[in-house]
Amino acid sequence: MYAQMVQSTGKDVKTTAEMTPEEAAFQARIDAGEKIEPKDWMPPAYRKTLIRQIGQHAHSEIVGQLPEGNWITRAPTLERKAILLAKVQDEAGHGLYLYCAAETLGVSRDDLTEMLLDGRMKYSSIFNYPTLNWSDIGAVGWLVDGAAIINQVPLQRTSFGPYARAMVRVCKEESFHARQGFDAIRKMAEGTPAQKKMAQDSVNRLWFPALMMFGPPDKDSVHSEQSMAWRIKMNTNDELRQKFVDQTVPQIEFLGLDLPDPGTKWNEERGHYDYTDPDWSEFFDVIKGNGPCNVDRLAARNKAWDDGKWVRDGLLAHARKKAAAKVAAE
Ligand code: FAQ
Repeated sequence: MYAQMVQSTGKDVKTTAEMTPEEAAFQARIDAGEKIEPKDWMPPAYRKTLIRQIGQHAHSEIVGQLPEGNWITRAPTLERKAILLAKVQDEAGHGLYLYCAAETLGVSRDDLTEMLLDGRMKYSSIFNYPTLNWSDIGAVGWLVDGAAIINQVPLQRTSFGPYARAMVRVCKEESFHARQGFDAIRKMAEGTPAQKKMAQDSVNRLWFPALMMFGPPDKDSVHSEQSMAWRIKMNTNDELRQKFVDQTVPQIEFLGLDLPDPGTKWNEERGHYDYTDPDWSEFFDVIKGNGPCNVDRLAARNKAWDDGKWVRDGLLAHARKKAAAKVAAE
């Protein structure tokens, strides 16, 4: 039913003159900074865009548990294990808030899950890269959660109420995630020469995939213009990517590691770091399903869904039995 919702809503943004009175009144509410709530009237394309973005965001949290969950049993100390376990559990919680926010728009969590499992909906490109060693887990917390924070802090002000409110708690938890990641990689960077080499290798491999998290360059972004007019997105992809580079380069230098991109250079005139763009053909290939781990990630989610069927069936049977007993007693 919602298959079309994952399709692009196109680049064209209507002018006020082209809007219906309902659409113009809706846009005026957005422009006045009002929050839109689930029962308010909204243009169908606004609803579609939100279901697509919130749904993909929820899927990213759930699929994003896989690369780190894989290291819980191999964390180097009990303390690191407890921290990683808490972080991975937090990501499940983020997925749940986001699925609930999407459900307020009239799509069921089961429908969203099916669209993830059969590949109709996307999740963040970053989770299609492998975590090869413990140092990668530090780099994921620091770089991936760090990028997620930069993307999500503005989303606390997004125009759809339930999404904005979910982001408040998510951002608090993401800050802890990024700090624990930085602490883990700092330990590696300050360790033996072999450990420092591992830290460098993690940063080298994950730097460009982290830059890709912010989406394609603005000129190729299908949804940005309309999403910004509706204040679903508060910034363009390139603006947030630049913010990430400016924030992270000094951190890499603080760790005593080499910058993974030789093209990184402070630009006095712009007041920002210049940097080399990621390989965008690789990005588009990954989001089409051809990244190093796409097949494994979807196989793991499908297996979890299939293995959990007996639990869902049992819960449903129990709920039906309770409902029938209630009717009989009335
Ligand atoms: N990966 O027109 P745009 C996390 C797609 S954080 C895959 O620019 P938009 C925390 C896009 O969907 C990660 N696909 O799109 C964590 C569209 O295709 P479609 C999740 C991507 O929506 C850490 C097409 O390209 N965060 O999980 C990506 O305006 C550690 C054209 O792109 C969010 O989802 C990508 N990176 O801007 C968890 C944040 N980028 O749908 C566990 C909310 C673009 O038409 C462990 N989302 N595409 O088929 C957003 O802010 C936006 O959706 C963007 C993309 C910025 C990601």
